[in-house]
Amino acid sequence: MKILMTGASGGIGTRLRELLPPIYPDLVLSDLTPPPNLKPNENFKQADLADLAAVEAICEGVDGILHFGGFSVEGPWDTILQANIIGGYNLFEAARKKGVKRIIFASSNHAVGFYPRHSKIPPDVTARPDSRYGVSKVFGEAVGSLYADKYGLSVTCLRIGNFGDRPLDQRRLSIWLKPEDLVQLCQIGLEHPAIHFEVLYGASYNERAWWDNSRAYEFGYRPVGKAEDHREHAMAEQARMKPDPVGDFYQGGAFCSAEFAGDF
Ligand code: 15L
Repeated sequence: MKILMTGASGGIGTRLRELLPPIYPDLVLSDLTPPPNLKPNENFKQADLADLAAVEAICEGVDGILHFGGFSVEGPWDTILQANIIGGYNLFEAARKKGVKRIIFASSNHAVGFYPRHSKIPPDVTARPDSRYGVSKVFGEAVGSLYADKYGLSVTCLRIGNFGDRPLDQRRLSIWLKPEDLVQLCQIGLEHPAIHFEVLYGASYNERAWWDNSRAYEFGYRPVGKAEDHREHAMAEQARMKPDPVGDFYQGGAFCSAEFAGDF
């Protein structure tokens, strides 16, 4: 399979550039700017997601897309609009025009960040975004659903928790995603024959999980990361943080408390 990975210069993309080639040797990398440490054997194609013609060009001959591109945190509306709303739409539209069969869309826990931590949610809940960024992820999931139902693409939206080598604090003990586990989820999205449109949680085996990820397990997902193995480190980091009553109540953490002016 020829796989296109957008966001190749970002945090997730940088790590997956190491982990994907043994599984998908025909890998095309794309981003606004090339990764600083691009190797001679890597295939990089520059593209601005807000430019539909450029996105169509990078989709040429591709079988599946891992879409990690776009703006990955909260930001001003125009930034989110260009990178995630227009950029997200362009990605699906370019894929349709170029006959790409499968898309893995990097959604985020911030699409549902205003669910309280005491609730355990499955993928098919009403969206409760915690930021303009979260709204853009809900939009991306909706475009994915449309393109699956109307145009027959196979679409997997991964509501990614926090990607990294270990959970960074108490909140991340519930939402941590080990890089190798993200690779498993990408493989499911790219290859599982039964996927039409799915929303799965991008989380490892976390005992404190706020998400019911049984659907991913039905597709064969067997995460190897165990957040509690890193409990001591995460709790020590937590102890250095200031209390955040709103952020500590909701799943989205500081994305919820930022600009918060509601009743609490
Ligand atoms: C995300 O969606 C962001 O991309 C990442 O930078 C983290 O903030 C993560 O969520 C998180 O919630 O920890």
